[in-house]
Amino acid sequence: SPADSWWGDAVVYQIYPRSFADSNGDGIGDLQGITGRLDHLAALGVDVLWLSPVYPSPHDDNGYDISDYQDIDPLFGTLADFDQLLDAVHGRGMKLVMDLVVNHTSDEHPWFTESRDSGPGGSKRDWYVWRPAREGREPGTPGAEPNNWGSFFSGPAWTYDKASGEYYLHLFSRKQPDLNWENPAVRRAVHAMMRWWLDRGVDGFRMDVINLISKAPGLPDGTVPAGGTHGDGSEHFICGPRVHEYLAEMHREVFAGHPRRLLTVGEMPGVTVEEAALFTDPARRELDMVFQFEHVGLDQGPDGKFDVRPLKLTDLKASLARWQTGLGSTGWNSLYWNNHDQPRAVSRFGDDSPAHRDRSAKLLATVLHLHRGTPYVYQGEELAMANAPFASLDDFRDIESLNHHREQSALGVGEEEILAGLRARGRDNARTPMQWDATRHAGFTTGTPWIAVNPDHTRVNAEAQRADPDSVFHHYRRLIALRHTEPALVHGDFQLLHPDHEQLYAFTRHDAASGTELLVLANFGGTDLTVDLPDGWEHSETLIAHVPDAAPLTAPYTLRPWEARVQRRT
Ligand code: TEU
Ligand code: CA
Repeated sequence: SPADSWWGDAVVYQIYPRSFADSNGDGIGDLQGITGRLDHLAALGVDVLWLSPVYPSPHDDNGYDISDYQDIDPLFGTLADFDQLLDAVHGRGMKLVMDLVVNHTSDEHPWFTESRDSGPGGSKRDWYVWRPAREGREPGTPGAEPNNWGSFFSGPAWTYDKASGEYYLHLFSRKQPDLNWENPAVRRAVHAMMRWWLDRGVDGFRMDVINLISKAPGLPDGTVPAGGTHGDGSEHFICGPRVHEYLAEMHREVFAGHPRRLLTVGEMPGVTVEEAALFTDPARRELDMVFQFEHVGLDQGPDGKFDVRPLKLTDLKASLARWQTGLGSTGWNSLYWNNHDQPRAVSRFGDDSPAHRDRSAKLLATVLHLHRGTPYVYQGEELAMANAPFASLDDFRDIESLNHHREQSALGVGEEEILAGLRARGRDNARTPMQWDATRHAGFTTGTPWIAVNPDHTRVNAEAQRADPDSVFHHYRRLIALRHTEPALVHGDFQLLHPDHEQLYAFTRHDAASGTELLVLANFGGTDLTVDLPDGWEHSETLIAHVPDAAPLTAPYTLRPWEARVQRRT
């Protein structure tokens, strides 16, 4: 079973380097900054660090647009700084996983400039996806794009290159042209680059939108949603026809027989449980685990991610439970509430008001970490960092938010309505600097931070929490330690209790091998909640509690606001 792999009981911590720690006062986090803060991560007890991209980049999408795969952006440091960080991480018994962004490159990558400038028939032309204008349309005019796909970052997924008279495909920004994976030379170049990083000593890869690399032949139009301008091409590029072949090939060429223990996780928007079970089936040798997106799409309406809807707990439970069961026997789940693309967990799934912030953050941590799979902690989540108080458009930096604002304004949508969506869902919420202490700029930088520090850092910061045994930080530390010592957390099967309850999240984990069973009870709300216990749990051992004076478990039991507890019996 995947649970028996070295990473079966591991917890991964995601670092967004730009916002983690700035060592030289230019206002941007960097590699030496990370090296200087490893104490914090060692104290937390995480096993693996995942670094968002640190490669040379024009930073149109904060480094997810790479112009050189085999170097470090001077903004973040040098290859020597990288080697030093890697040594320091290994020296503390942790591992380091790199971000691999190979669905697309930057338009400033030499592969692309050569592909563009050599024109049709040029030697690297076929490394990207070039197409002529739609039949009978004047190239470069509105609607003449080769197909109707919209980009994830607003506007069409095609940009016209006047010099060669053709369009190139970009599922993300126009500065992120999609590579043509149909071309074996592209795949070989990617494999060689990956081996180069493994030779340098890295321990694996988080693979950006890796389920989008295979596009349906012919690139057919997508369905245009009611009131929409662009087609939704996702059925033609999500888990496309050759994606399993490409990943199995990558495994053979890069990972098979490697002497070190590696970790691979594929980021997969739109992946289904059935597909994920195939990607993560160890017998198929594709990936160790995937990030799925179902639970972070439950609180959005038909108009997409900025169309904010209330989340129903019953929907959340049903979704996560389906993934637990669906990947129960062969596959493996990645577990996350947030990352650099999502709003902050405590603001979205908990309650970030002063009365409930710490408690709800601890509850969310407890629930997530008690599921079966590999938990991911996104920087600052362990402090209950919350969404930012963005006042106006000037406070935002992210290309997705800025493009969305421009598009919606042009459609006549009011400023306040647009800002409400950006405040709730904008990716910059996750990208405000890490809050190290209560000083100016939160100890993140001595200069001017590239994006404003959340003013709540005077109360919410790492220094204060490390000194307080009841803090959110120490709660995360205990949960991470529990995963290392309690086999039922790793191996136990998952059973959801009370699926129809709108405030109670309850489940058991049963490990037949050790005869251990865990019970998790969580009150997702700001009011007391009295619950009946399943049979035989009264006076069971309490493993995790985070409410002062939590009483022994008796039936019926009254959970305090946002209380969660973990019980154990053998
Ligand atoms: O994200 C891909 C992805 O599907 C999203 O989470 C994306 O940010 C969102 O759908 C936009 O609405 C990955 C990276 O994590 C993200 O930071 C990059 O911008 C994107 O790929 C392109 O590389
Ligand atoms: Ca810096």
